[in-house]
Amino acid sequence: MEIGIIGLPQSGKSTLFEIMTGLKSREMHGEACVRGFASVPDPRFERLVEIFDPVKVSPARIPFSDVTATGEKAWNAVRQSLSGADGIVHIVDAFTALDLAEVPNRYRKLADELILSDLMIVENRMERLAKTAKKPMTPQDALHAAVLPGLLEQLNRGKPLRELPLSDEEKHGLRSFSFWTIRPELVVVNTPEDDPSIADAFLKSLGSDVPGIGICCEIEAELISLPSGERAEFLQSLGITEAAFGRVIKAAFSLLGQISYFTVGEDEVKAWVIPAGTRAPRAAGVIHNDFERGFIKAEIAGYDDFIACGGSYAGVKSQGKLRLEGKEYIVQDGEIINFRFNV
Ligand SMILES: Nc1nc2c(ncn2[C@@H]2O[C@H](COP(=O)(O)OP(=O)(O)OP(=O)(O)O)[C@@H](O)[C@H]2O)c(=O)[nH]1
Ligand SMILES: [Mg+2]
Repeated sequence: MEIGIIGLPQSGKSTLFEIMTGLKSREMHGEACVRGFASVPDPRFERLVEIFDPVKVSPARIPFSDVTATGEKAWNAVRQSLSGADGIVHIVDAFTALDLAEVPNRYRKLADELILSDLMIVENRMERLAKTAKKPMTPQDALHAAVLPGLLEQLNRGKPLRELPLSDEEKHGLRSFSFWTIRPELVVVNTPEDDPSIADAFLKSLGSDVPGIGICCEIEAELISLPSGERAEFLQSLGITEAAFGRVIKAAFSLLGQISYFTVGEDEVKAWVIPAGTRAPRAAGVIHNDFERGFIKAEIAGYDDFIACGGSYAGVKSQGKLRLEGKEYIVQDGEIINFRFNV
């Protein structure tokens, strides 16, 4: 799992990456791409940490990639480094925009480049398929021959592939192309210090089904450079209630269809990351292979029940709120789980 940060030159990619991961990618010379983890903010997790006061605190984390190559090499480096990214954060520079109308143009400039890049891949593949049309087709060829004309039409209309209703099988068959526009995208508008409202106006124009967030990277970079005790005051002085970079991380996490469940105890409180729709044994396997192999049952409490019953297994158990679930159970976001296994 990985999220690539893309954007026009000097749009604030590295600044955003640094705020989210705490790494200084701009100082890591000689690496074309820097990868770093960001902790996913979650008030439920914070509450559990408060209750258990554990030795080890392990929040959910997701990896972001920042391509640091610039100039002529940049596009190749982006292609190579981000070909495996599952999702994209597309940052748009609104902080140097003199006119609101410039912001959509800047967004479209890169969006169109990505569409064009996909279009070339589709055309190449269709040409090759046409040349070998008389030979017997592999199942993969047949899938491509059936699906690609629809993709071509979509791209020719200037639309991203992610908007097409493709089946899981079709998506799987298209994986090897590493299309840009098939991957989910989060739009991040890097706003000027004095006018955060630019983001809202632009994001509204993209439509409600395009996830987007406004953030002023400059302010947030300043914020995280402060000792944590002084941050609240700094935010207050700017009339802001909470930092936005946490929302970017959270939105990127949801964008990839990920959820987390918790394991709790005095030794460690940990958020485990799984794709939504994961069955209990697979979810257990994220902790250890043995948990999946020897899965017996999962003792599960919903987060709200857990808190309402005093924040302990004994509490939920005594109130009849601890469920015992089997192999077919699909783990839900925020559940507190203890796996029973035997190997
Ligand atoms: N005023 C202002 N400046 C910003 C903001 N975000 C980034 N910058 C500045 O803009 C410049 C470019 O930021 P970077 O984060 O390096 O942008 P980038 O997209 O990584 O740039 P390249 O990797 O060179 O394409 C830096 O000088 C930042 O300090 C912002 O919100 N407001
Ligand atoms: Mg950069």
